[in-house]
Amino acid sequence: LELLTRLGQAVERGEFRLHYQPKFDLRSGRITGAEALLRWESPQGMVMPETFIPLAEETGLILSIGHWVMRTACLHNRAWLDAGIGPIPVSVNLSRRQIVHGDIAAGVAGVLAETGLPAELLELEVTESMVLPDAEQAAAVMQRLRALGVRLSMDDFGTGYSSLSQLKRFPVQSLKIDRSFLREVTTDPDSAAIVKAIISLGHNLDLRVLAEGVETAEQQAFLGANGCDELQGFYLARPMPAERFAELLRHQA
Ligand code: G
Ligand code: G
Ligand code: NA
Ligand code: MN
Repeated sequence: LELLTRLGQAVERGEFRLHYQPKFDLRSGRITGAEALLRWESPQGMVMPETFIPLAEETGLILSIGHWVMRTACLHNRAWLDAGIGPIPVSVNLSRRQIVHGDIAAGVAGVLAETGLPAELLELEVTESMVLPDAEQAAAVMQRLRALGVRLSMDDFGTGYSSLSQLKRFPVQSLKIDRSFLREVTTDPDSAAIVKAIISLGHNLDLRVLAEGVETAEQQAFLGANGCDELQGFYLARPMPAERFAELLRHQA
């Protein structure tokens, strides 16, 4: 079958899974949250998001897939709460279409009502490149999401040429430093300067700052020395199946 046809059937066939990658408080080392990452276990084998997310975005399938992701993440988190695990905020990646074409605020409100998950335990990640081309509309949608009580974060920060004034329009509570800056942070003075600048920019705007793509102890030490708040990356934990993440949380009493 053609990839697109199979993708269109993947939700109803139950072929999607969510994996979770923990986020850690830099100082205490405790888990502060997790990012839900979509995996497609197709009959032909595991397909990674780089392959099918762009296709889903082009065709509009991302609206139904994105809804599945949000609902499933809220159901998982609700089940963890009921099992005495957490409370822990879980974040979901939005795509541009969900903000520009979908009624994302209504979708989120519906899922929160259905699952009974406290709104502050759902976080939505947007990127600069997603919100900048439709800044006014995106800011309005984000205000509606904030009014529901969900958290918002700016993902891949530093890659989208936001100015300070543009960043201020978007009601986010945290910045995620793009992992491309982390890669050379201990070897390239320019990358180091950019990461330090993003950390102070975020703190001056009263935002929490998370570094993604942390792969080494040296990177973690640099981030600690420069006041970063949270860490996410393979050095600390890889994305893992929901059951394994729940176990990890359970053991963090
Ligand atoms: O999980 P992985 O690192 O392979 O993700 C690759 C890309 O796919 C990342 O840019 C990530 O943001 C994106 N992605 C993963 N899960 C989702 C999802 O549920 N929705 C959207 N829109 N993007 C996702
Ligand atoms: O675009 P976004 O920031 O949502 O991308 C998330 C993706 O980053 C996930 O697919 C995840 O697998 C990947 N990722 C998470 N930690 C690391 C890391 O330390 N190194 C690399 N190379 N990728 C990572
Ligand atoms: Na993300
Ligand atoms: Mn990112």
